[in-house]
Amino acid sequence: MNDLLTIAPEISQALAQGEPVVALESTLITHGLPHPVNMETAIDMLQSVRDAGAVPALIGIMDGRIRIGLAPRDLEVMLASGKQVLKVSRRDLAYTLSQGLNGGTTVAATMICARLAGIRIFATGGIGGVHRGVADTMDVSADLEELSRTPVAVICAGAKAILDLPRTFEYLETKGVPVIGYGTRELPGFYMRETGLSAPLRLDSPAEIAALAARHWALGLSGGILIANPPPTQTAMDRVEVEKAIDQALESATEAKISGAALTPYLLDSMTRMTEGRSLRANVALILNNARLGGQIACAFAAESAFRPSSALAS
Ligand code: PSU
Ligand code: MN
Repeated sequence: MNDLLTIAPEISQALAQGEPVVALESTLITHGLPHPVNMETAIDMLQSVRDAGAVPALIGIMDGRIRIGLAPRDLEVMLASGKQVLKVSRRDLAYTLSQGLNGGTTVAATMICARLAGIRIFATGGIGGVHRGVADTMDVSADLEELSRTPVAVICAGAKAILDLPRTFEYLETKGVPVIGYGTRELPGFYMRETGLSAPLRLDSPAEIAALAARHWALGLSGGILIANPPPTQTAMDRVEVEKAIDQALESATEAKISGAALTPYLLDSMTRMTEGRSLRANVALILNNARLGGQIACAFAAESAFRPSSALAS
């Protein structure tokens, strides 16, 4: 395993001492946000985790090695190198490593890498899910399957509203993934605070979320946990505006015949253009908001005594 992973010294030390660590994904920097907003966001999301009292672990693949604790300048070097930076999900991991390539890791791949490093808490923007028109395309993000099998808690602002949200959450229900609305009974929809869908569970504090996570894994249940954190009110968008922009973005994707892994980045980029940057501002703000909550949950989780494998069921 050490042949595959390089863990930054600060992070391996924190992990060895049971201190709070938060995994962060890199696809949202390499493929989800435009330059230079992506680099500013990378720096700010690391700081948001630190402000909450935890150590950030930005995860990606550089020269065929999984890096736990990339610095924003590593990503800058990767993006400026002229070498292709791949969008790496579960299916692409072994290829990227064996070919010595560079890549941003998606939610699915970041969960896998976090687990290998021993990190249980992971903050991102929005997870992938069931795409609209799934009956024709079968396009379901590997993020959902990963949540059903890999024991990492993912803090997000819900699934991206460009998706088929009811089917996305049905899938998670079928797979037995706990989905928690943080301080809300309604699932947030990434750009917007409301979706009209009710959150299966509601918890109001990082400590309660950490307690749930510790017990989920103490039961021997292998999968992940999803925490849906409503985006900040100041930049959250109006549902009508979001839906209108999504319709336009989907139409343009169909016309341009975009599918597969390229679809999500394409839709996010179209949304930015259709909303004159409002979706981009909302996206950045919710990423930082989630990084902060991730830090708080990691702190509570580190203090959670139920999460000791040997004494797990005794408590
Ligand atoms: N959330 C964002 N921006 C992104 C993504 C999520 O705010 O770019 C990325 C994540 O890495 C997620 C991926 O895992 O999109 C989902 O892609 P797909 O639908 O192809 O699985
Ligand atoms: Mn897909």
